[in-house]
Amino acid sequence: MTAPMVDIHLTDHDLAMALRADALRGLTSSPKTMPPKWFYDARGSELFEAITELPEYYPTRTERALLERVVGEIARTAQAEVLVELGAGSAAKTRLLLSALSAEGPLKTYVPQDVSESALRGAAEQITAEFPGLAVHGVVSDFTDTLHNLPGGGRRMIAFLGGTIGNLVPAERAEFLSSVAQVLEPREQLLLGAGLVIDPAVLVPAYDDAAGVTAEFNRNVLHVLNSRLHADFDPDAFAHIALWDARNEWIEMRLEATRDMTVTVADLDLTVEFARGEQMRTEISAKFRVDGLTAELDATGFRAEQVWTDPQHRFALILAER
Ligand code: AVJ
Repeated sequence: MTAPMVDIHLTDHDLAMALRADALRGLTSSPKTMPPKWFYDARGSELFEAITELPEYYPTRTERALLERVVGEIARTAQAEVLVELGAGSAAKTRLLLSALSAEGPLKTYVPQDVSESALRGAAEQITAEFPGLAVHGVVSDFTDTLHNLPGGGRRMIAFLGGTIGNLVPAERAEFLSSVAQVLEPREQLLLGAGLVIDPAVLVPAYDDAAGVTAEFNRNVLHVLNSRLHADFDPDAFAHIALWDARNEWIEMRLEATRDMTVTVADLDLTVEFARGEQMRTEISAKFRVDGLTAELDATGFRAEQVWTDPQHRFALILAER
């Protein structure tokens, strides 16, 4: 079997520079922050896969069941020749889309994009083996700034599933959606998966599971700083926090220092003090109302064509046309 083509628009060097910049900014600001994309080294990607199988973490299975129900309809409407999947990760939901798009229409090419080269190569190889007629062209990049590098070659549908749109604050979201609209031709489409605002009693445990997998995923950003920037964080000295911010309607993950600490980040020549009880923000995961999200799409150059939700109204799939 020939290996699928993978374009690297984000080299190890680019990644190293971006991590340095994000770490320097985030660790010297007040309050401290780190962007969520740094969770996903090989270990972090595996931890995320484990999260998707937790009983408390409903988004993945809810979106999957919803997609199973409506994928035929999506494929008939989309008639895509190229499926671009942003943040493809292990591409677990992709099979559904690929089967439907090839059964219902003219699909020729699958373009999985991810920041994690290891996850992407694995996914691209599996999909190549399972869909022999399909051209698979992987792209390693940061979804927020390399959209122009996505290959074309036919009518495209860009799928952005899993609720990852929720990692962006509203201003970033508007910028991201506008840039997606700009790279698309008229009648090309965006398939967006987004978590909805639900009862915090269901929402919060999804980000604070009993087995502690999400806690370990959260602390993985410290492992990444240790291994990539030669920092000396003691991850065990940080407690996992997940809270629902009702005003912003997002889940916020933080790491709380359980004692006073002085941390050295050798590659940045930086020393950082943590006071006991100090919290560093590591992720926001915004949840949406259908009306709000379709309005955001309309305001950024899309026309929201169709919206599907699961019976419990926990997750939405939106098909929007440029
Ligand atoms: C991959 C961004 C969709 O926000 O639910 C899971 C990441 N963080 N548990 C999410 C995540 C904590 C996930 N996304």
